[in-house]
Formats: sequence, structure tokens, C-alpha cells
Amino acid sequence: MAANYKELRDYGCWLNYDLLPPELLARYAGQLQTTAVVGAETLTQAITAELRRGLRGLLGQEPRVVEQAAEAAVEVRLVERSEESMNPEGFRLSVREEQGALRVVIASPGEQGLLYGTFAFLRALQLGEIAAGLEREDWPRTPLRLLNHWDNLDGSIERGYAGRSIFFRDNDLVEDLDRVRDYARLLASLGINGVAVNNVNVHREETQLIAAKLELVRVISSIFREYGIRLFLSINFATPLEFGLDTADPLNSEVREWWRDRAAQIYSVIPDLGGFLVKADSENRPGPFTYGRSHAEGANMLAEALEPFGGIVVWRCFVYNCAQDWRDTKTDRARAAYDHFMPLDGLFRDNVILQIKNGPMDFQVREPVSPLFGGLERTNQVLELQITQEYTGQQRHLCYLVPQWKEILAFDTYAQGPGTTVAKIVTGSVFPQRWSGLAAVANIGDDPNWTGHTLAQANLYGYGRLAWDPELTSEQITREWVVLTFGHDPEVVATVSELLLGSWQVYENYTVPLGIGWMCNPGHHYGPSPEGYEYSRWGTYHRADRTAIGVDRSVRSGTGFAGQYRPENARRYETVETCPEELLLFFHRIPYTHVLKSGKTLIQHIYDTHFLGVEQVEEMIEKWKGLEGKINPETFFHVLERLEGQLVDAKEWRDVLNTYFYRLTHIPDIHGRKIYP
Ligand code: GCV
Repeated sequence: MAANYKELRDYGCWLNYDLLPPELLARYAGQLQTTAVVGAETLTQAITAELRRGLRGLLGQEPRVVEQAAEAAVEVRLVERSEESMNPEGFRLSVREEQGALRVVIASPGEQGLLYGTFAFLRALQLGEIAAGLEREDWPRTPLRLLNHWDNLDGSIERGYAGRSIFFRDNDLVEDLDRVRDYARLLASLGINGVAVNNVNVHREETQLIAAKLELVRVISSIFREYGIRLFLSINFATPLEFGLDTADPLNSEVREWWRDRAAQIYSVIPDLGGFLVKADSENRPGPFTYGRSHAEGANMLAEALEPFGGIVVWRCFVYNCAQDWRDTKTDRARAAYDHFMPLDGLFRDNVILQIKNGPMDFQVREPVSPLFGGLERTNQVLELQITQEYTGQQRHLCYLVPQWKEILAFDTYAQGPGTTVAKIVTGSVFPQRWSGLAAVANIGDDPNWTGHTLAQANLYGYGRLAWDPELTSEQITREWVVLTFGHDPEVVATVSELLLGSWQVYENYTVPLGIGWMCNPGHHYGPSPEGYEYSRWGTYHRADRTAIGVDRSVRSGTGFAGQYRPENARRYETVETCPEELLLFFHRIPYTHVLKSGKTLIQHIYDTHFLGVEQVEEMIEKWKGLEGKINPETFFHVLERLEGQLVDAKEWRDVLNTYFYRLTHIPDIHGRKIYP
């Protein structure tokens, strides 16, 4: 890696703006060399700088900023809202030919729209789409496009796999805040408009971020503001206890007043703070349950305090009993979020947004979609995804998650008949919601390439694009990322796209089968340990014995979780025959001799997928090797090294899992392959 990270190519991510290939350069020769930005204020600097940087890089010539907007080849113009019915975060991009030259106009009634339009124009130019006659309107389909950082003030990052925090070090800010600006630029290029900078597990030191350490927040927010991004803070529900009160009861008048005062102080320093993100009554965090109050009462108390300042409360639904006894087969962690939050539907203030993890458990490689989607009808909601690869290879393995997220977004909840997908719910097009959107746990740190594994940059890119428009396809997003990152060479585009798009399935093949989850090492969650969580308190059991594995979550004979879905899905999940096979072990307890639709027994399926997964990683390595000389050497060898490590780990997963099941069942592999004794 380069000594100065800024010199490393991968630091630039998808915004390197490499010189266009000759055929595109020829098309744009001598064109697009003058720019003007009209009407923007706060974001003028960012827009102008981006145009200059982008055009210089892509066309190889420094553009000029001209006084007469009408004479500019690229004009970015704020238009009257009355002229346009457009979303102020949306834009219109028009390309015409005037006197033999291209003229581009990017128009929006909002500065934010101008910034997003500028990035979209540069992306289109790079993709070779800028041509006379192009008229494109685009706008974010979701109002909230959030990132959650699990960064602690000491500089560590919970579940971070790419170095340390780019914000904090030793209970203070890092010295090099340029990197925060570079990060804000990357995020703005995707349309991200809110970032929670600190861990949802708010420890003692971090409670000071809304008090003695507010200055740190002010500094970071002033950088993000340059790119139209609002800052959010994770807060500890029990903070008043740290400040002399003897309760944090949300119905106590002193507590309410304390939060109102605190909000006023915070907003006097950071008038555009987005609001609070709250993990309450979850994994030993304090919350309203301590005082016998509901989560609606807890969230509403904070919402009332933030309301005068336009702030919002993003309240997480990750609430479950994390002190379960494994011998207790009645309690089902999968049920918890729905059981806690469904009865509260309609009781939250309209500046409260529930943030719901995609699945009922916790970011496993495969889970059903949370039944809260399609359940809640009268509550603002955002979908929470995890970009950081906690259970999906920790950025040492290639596991491109866009196909997984697409499946989640395409899931039909049937809440208002067929076609009521999660995508429709998070874009606010089904139920009346003041706020909706997506949030995701960030995967970046201070590693020179931001994400540890350079190809993991594609996950951040893909999340941002899907948060902008959940209907974009995996293929489109992938192609964009590959071209922006590695250029137009068709072999590179085809090979890298193929590697990315297949990698989630490959990862699933050599790790945990058919939705059973966990089977990883406790604590750090890396590598195989089939019974790592089996006798623990976390409620994540597979209950394998020598004849069967899986949890019966049917209504008829199991925990009843399947019944939390709308009838169409509840019926599908209820029986072994109709349950989608990739989720079979999540919903049912299945004998190893059960014959799957493929004609294979369950045990043979487990053996086969594990052998296959390893072979697939071997093939991935060969394919990547074929790109030598076409990808810059630093990136090429870095990725190769990661893939080779992935192969070692995939073999470990294969052998540990296959041996585990062989020892339990004594059923040999029908192909007679080596399974360890
Ligand atoms: C921030 C999982 C992770 C925790 C994380 C938690 C959450 O349990 O392992 O590290 O805590 O999810 O989402 O709050």
C-alpha cells in the first residue's frame, strides 16, 4: 500500500475520473470545457470543484468557469420551485447541440438536487451516455438515505473491518479531517443525506457527544454540510442519569424537560442536526422498559424534544431477550421485534421513524424478511441493512451484497394485495408515511482503500444507489461500479461483474446452509464453529442432533413465527412443502434424509454445496488472475491476496461443517469425497 494513502489509486474509489477511452474522448473532443454554477449557495463550492475535477480527469483538460451562464457548455442552475414541480433533491439533465457543440444543463429547485445532478452528469459522461437529445429526470425515491457508523470515541469501530475510525481517536477528533471531507464527497455522489457518526452502543464517554464534546460533532457536521449531508447522533436513553437526575423515565417531567433543554443547546450549536438514533432495551442498553414504559413512550419523549428544531428520532427495532436459556424452546428470538412493535403501530409521533433490520434475527447470510414490513401500516419506517460484513466474510471474503438487498427489496409482503414489496414500503408509496427510506451500517475505516477489501467498495456504492432508487437492478449497479472503478475494458467489466454478482451465493455455499444462521465463532463472528452459539444466551440455536436440524417456526407445531406474516406468506412458510428451500431450516426442523426438490437428501445437499463453494472460490481466483495486466498491479495483487485467503477459509468452513454433520449422522457422501474423520 502507498505510504500516503491519498496517492493510492483505490483511495479514489468510484470517483477517480480516469481519462476516458479514445473512442469517447474523440466524441467529446474540445467540448464541455466551460462551466457555470448559478443560484446555489452552500453547495456552490462542492459543485464547482467537482465539475472541475471530473472534467479535467475525464477529458484531460482543465475546464474554465465562465461569467455568462448562457455561454457555459455545462450550466448548473437553481430554478424556481414554482417553475418546477420537482423534488428539491431531484434534477433534470438535458443535453442539446448548439452550433455544433454540446450544451449540458443541470437544473433543480434545490441545491442538493444540483449537487446530485452534477455527480450524475459526470457518471453519465464516464459511462458514455452524454449525447445530444438526452433528457433525464432523476430524484431520490426515498427521503431518508442514511448511514450508521458504529464508531467509538477511542477510534475503534464495532464490527469494523477496514481499520480505525476516520472521525475519532483517543476521545477526540482525528487530526486529518480532510479524509472526512473526502468521505462526504463519496457519499454525496451516491445521494446519501444523513450519517450517524457514533456507535448505537453509546458508552459512557460517548454520552458526552451531546454535552461536553458537542464541539466535535459541530466540526464534523460543518464538513458534511459542505456536501449536503446531515449529521445524526446515537444517544444513550439513560443519559439523564449521567447528569444528576435519578431517573430516565420518559414520562417523568424533569426528564422530559432535561431532554428539551439538551435539544435546545445542541441545536443552538448545530442547527441542522438530523436528529437522534436510538438503540434502547437491546443487548443490555437502557431503555423505557426499565421504567415500565413502552417504546412509543420512550421514542415520543425524545421526538417531542427534537420537534421544535425539525429533528427526527430514528428508533431501532432490534429488541429481543439476549439472556435466553438455550434449554427454553418456547422463546423464539425471531418473534421479538414484531411482538414488541406491532402493538405500537400508530402510536408514534410523526417525527419518529422505526429502523427495522432486514431480517428477524441479525444480518445472517440468509434470513426471511422481517414481518414488520407489511405489518406496520401507520408508522414511519426505514429498512436497516448491514454493509459491514460482520457475518459475511468481514471484508476478507468477497461477498457482494447487492443481490441480497435486491431480494429483500423485492419481497412481496402482500400488505395491500400482491405487489406490496418492501421497496414500495420504504419509498413511502404504500402507507402514508411522513418519513421512509433506508439505513445501513457503514463498512469503511481509515484503511487506505477505505473498505479493507477493495472490491467491498462495491457494497458501499451499491447501497447508496439502491437507497436512491430501490428499483435499479443488480446488473446495472454492478456495471456502473465496475466501469467507474476499473474502466471500460469489456473483459474487465464482464469478469469483475460476474465475480461480484456470484459471490453472495458462493459465500452461502461454503458457510451456513438453508437459512440456519450462525455456526460461526462466538464474539468476533469469523470462521466456522457449528456449535459456537448452541449453548449460549443469544437465542440463535439450530438444535442439530443426529437425525434432524432446524427450528420449527410453524404455527401448527412450532414457535408460531410464520404466523407473523400476512396470510399469503404465512401459508407459504408454514409447511415444509411450500416453504422456499433456501429458508427451509429457518422455518422447519428437517431430517437429514429428507429429499429436497433437487432430488438430493438434505445431508447430501450440505456436503455438495460445501464442496461446490470451495471449487467456486478456486474458479474465482482463476478468473481474477486472467485480469493481470488489465487492472493496476497494486489493486490486482491486493485482491488476489484476499481471494487466496478466502480459499483457505472456505476450505476450513467446508471441512468443519461437513465433518460436523458426518460425525452427527454417520451418513457418507454419495460421491465418496474426503470428509475428515
Ligand atoms: C452495535 C449485532 C452485532 C453488534 C451490534 C448489534 C446491533 O448483535 O453483533 O455488534 O451492536 O448487532 O445491531 O445493535
